[in-house]
Amino acid sequence: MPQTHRTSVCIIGAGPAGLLLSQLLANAGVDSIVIDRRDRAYIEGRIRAGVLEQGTVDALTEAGVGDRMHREGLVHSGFDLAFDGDRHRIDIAALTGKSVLVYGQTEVTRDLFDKRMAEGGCFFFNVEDVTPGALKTHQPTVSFQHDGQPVTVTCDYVAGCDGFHGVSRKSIPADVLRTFERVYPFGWLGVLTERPPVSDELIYANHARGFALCSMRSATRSRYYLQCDADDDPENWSDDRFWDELRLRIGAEAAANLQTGPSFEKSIAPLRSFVAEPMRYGNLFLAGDAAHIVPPTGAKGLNLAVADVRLLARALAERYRSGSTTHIDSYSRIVLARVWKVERFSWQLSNLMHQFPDHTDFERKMQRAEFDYLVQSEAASKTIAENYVGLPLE
Ligand code: FAS
Ligand code: PHB
Repeated sequence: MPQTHRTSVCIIGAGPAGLLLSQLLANAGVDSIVIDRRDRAYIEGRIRAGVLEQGTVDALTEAGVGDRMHREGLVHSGFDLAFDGDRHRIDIAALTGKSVLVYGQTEVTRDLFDKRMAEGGCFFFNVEDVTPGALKTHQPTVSFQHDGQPVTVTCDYVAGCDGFHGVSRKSIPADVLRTFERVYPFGWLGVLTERPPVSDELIYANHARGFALCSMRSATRSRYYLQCDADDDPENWSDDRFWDELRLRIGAEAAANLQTGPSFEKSIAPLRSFVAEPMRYGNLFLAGDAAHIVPPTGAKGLNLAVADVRLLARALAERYRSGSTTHIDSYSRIVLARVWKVERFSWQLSNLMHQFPDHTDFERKMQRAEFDYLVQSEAASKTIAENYVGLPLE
């Protein structure tokens, strides 16, 4: 006989989307159960995003998990775009009046877990065979195995926050679901090193040898990326080879400031643009990577997940507060309108900053001309800046 539980919202996935949704719902007096196929240590250990939009900072502050973020996060008012060593600073503060915060996703996840656990959040970790059911009814279910025992959660709503490889999106019938995808012919090789960053701000570099990104996690911990073949292996990259290649791609001025050290967390992430529509099916709602993926060039993945969750939490809290389903009924339409605009920006910046194997000299000239136009035109730089700091929620 399966264990049975009843809750208002069953959240599949305890990444940033699921955790933030659970906290925002709790703050609105709405109970939830969160399930994940991994455990907290594994989820917290995944090295991913590093830049938070103002909207994300606001959402985490509103959720009550902003104290350490505000203490330890690094406020950035601009970043550099470089092209074959020429650098152009996008002054996001002057162009938009906003800034971004450098604060790792691992820290965001830790802060959210700490808060949820302190408030007695209900979690099932290391679950298996997760199966959403009865999604078109008013009593949807999520069944799974936990510690070898069958468990069934009955709820009002299911939130699919289980990432790109999760089960939620796949629970939408094939004749309802529409997907859109662009797989890029390269990946990002990323490393961390306990050395001060090469620059106070991020540097995105397009070089004939390939893209490079200089980022950071703190004043003493740096994060670097190199464009690599999609099927490359981190084992092919000794630290010396990585640092030599990075120096070549970021230009002499930045290379002169590069402090290299032993790397850790050396890994390769594939790059894709992906969107699934609709983001609602019956009483299943998708949020975050379960519904969309962006290339990390625009630092949007985590921020887009947070924006989805802000809209979904608003819709569900309204339903429990007043009975109105206005925002529930408009969720998919409103959230997808923003998702596509963020997909566009991430795709555009990826096309500008990377070397593509099928590019001719003409396309490379177009990339250089676009960079030169950004340098010359405040209006052009402002479009980059307003997307980078984050578009309005709706
Ligand atoms: P997540 O994938 O973070 O979380 C989904 C959760 O669901 C996971 O904990 C998983 O264990 C769980 N799950 C999956 N299937 C399940 C099932 N069947 N049952 C139960 N649970 C299940 N974004 C940036 O902005 N900048 C970056 O530099 C960047 N780098 C990235 C590098 C990599 C390798 C990856 C994969 C992503 C990167 N991203 C980056 C994007 C990333 O930050 C995501 O946008 C962010 O994690 C999205 O959060 P969630 O939607 O919560 O999904
Ligand atoms: C990071 O620090 O991991 C990072 C920063 C900006 C990006 C992508 C990744 O666009």
